[in-house]
Amino acid sequence: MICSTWINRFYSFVLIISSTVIFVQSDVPRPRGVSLSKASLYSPTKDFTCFDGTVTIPFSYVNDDYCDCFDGSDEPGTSACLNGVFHCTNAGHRAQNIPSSRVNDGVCDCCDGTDEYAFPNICSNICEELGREARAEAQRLAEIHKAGSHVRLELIEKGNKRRNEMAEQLSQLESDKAEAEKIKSEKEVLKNELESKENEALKVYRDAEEKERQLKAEEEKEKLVKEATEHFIRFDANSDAILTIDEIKVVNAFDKDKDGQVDEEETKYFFGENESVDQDTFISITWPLLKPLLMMEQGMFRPAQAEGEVDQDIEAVDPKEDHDAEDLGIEDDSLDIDLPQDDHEEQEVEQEQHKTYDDDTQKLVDDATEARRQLTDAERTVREIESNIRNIKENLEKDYGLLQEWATLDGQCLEYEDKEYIYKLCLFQKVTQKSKNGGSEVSLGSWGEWAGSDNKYSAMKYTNGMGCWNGPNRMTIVNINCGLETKLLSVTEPFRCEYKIELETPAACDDSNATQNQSSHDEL
Ligand code: MAN
Repeated sequence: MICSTWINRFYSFVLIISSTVIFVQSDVPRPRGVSLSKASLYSPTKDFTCFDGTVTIPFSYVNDDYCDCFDGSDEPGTSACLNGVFHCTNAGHRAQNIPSSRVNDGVCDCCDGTDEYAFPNICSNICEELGREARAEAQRLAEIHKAGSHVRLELIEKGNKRRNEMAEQLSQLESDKAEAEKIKSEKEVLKNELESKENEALKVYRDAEEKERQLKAEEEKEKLVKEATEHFIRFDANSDAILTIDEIKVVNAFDKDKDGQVDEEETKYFFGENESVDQDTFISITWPLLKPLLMMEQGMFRPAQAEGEVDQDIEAVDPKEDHDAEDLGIEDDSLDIDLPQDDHEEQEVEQEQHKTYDDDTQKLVDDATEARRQLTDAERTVREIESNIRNIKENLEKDYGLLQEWATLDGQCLEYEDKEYIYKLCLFQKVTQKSKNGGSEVSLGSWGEWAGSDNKYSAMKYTNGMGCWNGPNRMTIVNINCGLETKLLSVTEPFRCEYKIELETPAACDDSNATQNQSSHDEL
């Protein structure tokens, strides 16, 4: 908080006089909490200007435990500014910047203990010891890096070899494709030629069949008219060639819902808006509606229904009770309807499939069949080649690192088990999770992209996995570090359905990374 009250400032000055004293460290005098690199910004001979340039204050206000600068830069050595930064030199180990709110809070944050200067006895300087451990760890990592980078070189070599092989395969496949397409066109020409001869020969048979079919249809029609006429005559009680509503009311066949009477709705159904129908209208409109009902009554025809579904209406009809027949005084079989015979129909289909032709026609059919088969084969060959080309192109377009170091790892699957699940990462392909209690594999994502922030090759993203119940699709981030072997170190789920995998591999033992890592130890 910025406070310019002089009285307050005075009290504060008295209380924390020790923190304002400029002390000497590494031979460069600078206020407490200031790093070597920023020392020149704090000159005791000049007024101090806040880093954000908004305020200039007498140098004596620096570290006076009053926050004068909005950016907290005037209080690097006290906890007066909420956004201040305290720098510990940590000689012997890594220098560190901590939020200045932690200064003199009774907790040792800096290994040299300088953040707790108000309590000289609570922190001891453990920087030498930590530095030693850190250097040993750095050394260990450097050795892993060195050994790993040799393996990486091999991966690079293999990756490039694989890439070259694929490029060669691709050009071979392109020429195979051209050849296969040529064969396909030849087969197509041959097929068309033989098919037109076949069609010509079969036309004779088809025409004859068509004629037969027409004859049959006419016969059927005649039969239907005969059948309808017979029924019309039977229902037309007064034989005046007109069927009236009164006449059909006494015929149970028209009792569609089988409730014992032919009501208005039913007469409307069979007669439309008419009060009566003549024979022609009966044949064309009434009979097609009535016939299926009569067939159903006789158990010859059942309407389409779902499997297992019981048709209550039909079941309710007692097949022994033929009301129409009784009412009309006719024998049961007098209402018999000529139904299509299933067996007969099947027989016809059979004959259709195994037609016999004369020898010449049969030869033409066989030749055309063979030509069709050859064309199908040729088309399949082209499709297979195209699919191989697509796969190779997809691989060639994949980003396997700047030097192809990841190329041979494509498809390599690695597993990790925790208490509950077995996780599998197939590099550049997919991530899955399988419960140890059984059940099927759950997709945690398919290869998406490189996703590291500074170095994009330091993380991978697998996306679009199985939908999370009431949430997004599962996805996985794979963090990559240098290691002598390619293996998974851990799998966690930091957020529901978002997984994090730690992967170690020599492919990541890049010398340029090693240099980067070293530079962050400069202040050791
Ligand atoms: C499964 C697993 C878990 C996940 C839950 C979400 O149990 O895939 O990892 O958190 O589903 O419902």
